[in-house]
Amino acid sequence: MSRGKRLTLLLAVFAVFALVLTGCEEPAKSVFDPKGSAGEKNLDLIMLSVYIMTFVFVVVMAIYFYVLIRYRQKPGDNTIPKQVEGSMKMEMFWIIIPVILLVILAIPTLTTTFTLAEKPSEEEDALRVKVTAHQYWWEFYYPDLGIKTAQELHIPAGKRVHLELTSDDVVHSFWVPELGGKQDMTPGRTNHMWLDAKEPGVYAGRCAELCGASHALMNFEVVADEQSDFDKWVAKRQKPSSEPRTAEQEAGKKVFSQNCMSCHAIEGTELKTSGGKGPDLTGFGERQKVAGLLENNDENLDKWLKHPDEIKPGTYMPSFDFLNEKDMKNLKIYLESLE
Ligand code: HEC
Ligand SMILES: [Cu+2]
Repeated sequence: MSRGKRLTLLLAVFAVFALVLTGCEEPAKSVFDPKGSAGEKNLDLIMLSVYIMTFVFVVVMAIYFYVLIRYRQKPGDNTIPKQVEGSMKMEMFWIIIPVILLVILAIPTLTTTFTLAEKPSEEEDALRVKVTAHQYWWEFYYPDLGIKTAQELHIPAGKRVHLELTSDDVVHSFWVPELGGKQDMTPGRTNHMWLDAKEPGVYAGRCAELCGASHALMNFEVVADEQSDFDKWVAKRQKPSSEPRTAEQEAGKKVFSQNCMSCHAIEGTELKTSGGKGPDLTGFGERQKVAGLLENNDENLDKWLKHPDEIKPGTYMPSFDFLNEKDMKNLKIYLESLE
């Protein structure tokens, strides 16, 4: 292969890498663009290690090239250079410098790690949320407000939120790239972390620990609202509108009570005998997504109810493709009417 061809091939390979690595998806949700104080602290740590690594790389490369050029074999010179075996001075030099660099890295890493896991003080009046991870969904319980919801963590912007993280089955990990994490969620144990969102907005969340077939689909959203909008949301969640208002909704509620109550509860009705295996569906009609993944509309809800395992392989939600068309239609109408 000629030199020109090789170069072209190399460039083509790099172009493909660049394409794959940047991804063609929606705008990147990135730890490099934090939207809250915990996220900023994480970025500071990342940048510190990047600076130290860059420094080491530059110094090592400079020495490398200096030695390569300065001590190369000169034409006609066949003498063997002085052979050196062991040098206390040199060895101390390259042990002590990395130790110093590691200490410079370790101190802020440890202090930040502990700071991010600190429980906010009583006086601060931070919002408390208990987060329980399940295969493959998220449960959010606000103990001081008496609200239970799923897939969408609502928080007021500009306020610290204290999260108590645990898991119902296997190890999961809580991660909102722009706001904070990652923090393990281990069954039988509660880990603490806090985060805040400086501005109102919707921030993507992920499970960051391989937890089963649908691990990569275990998405959620953090919805940060102005305090007044958050208060409105709270009021609505505390007094949900769950009773049917039309005949179709009434019929849908009946289908629900016959098929779904072993796993799902709806507050504001008598449908509360949930075994808790599935997310609380109170206010489902107002959720942005179905199962934290698909846009919440009739078509996607249909897909989910008929074949949930085609959307999230391994889910505990059974298929309801046996319901007749009318029952299915009424059920969907009832679910979307929940506010
Ligand atoms: C055996 C338990 C079980 C039964 C019975 C069940 N589900 Fe589910 N359901 C689940 C689980 C588990 C999930 C969470 C799936 C996930 O996202 O990983 C779920 C998720 C859902 C969701 C998405 C919720 C959200 O927050 O986005 C809807 C809607 C739903 N189920 C409706 C129903 C309806 C309607 C019925 C009855 C026809 C039903 N389910 C019966 C276990 C069940
Ligand atoms: Cu998970």
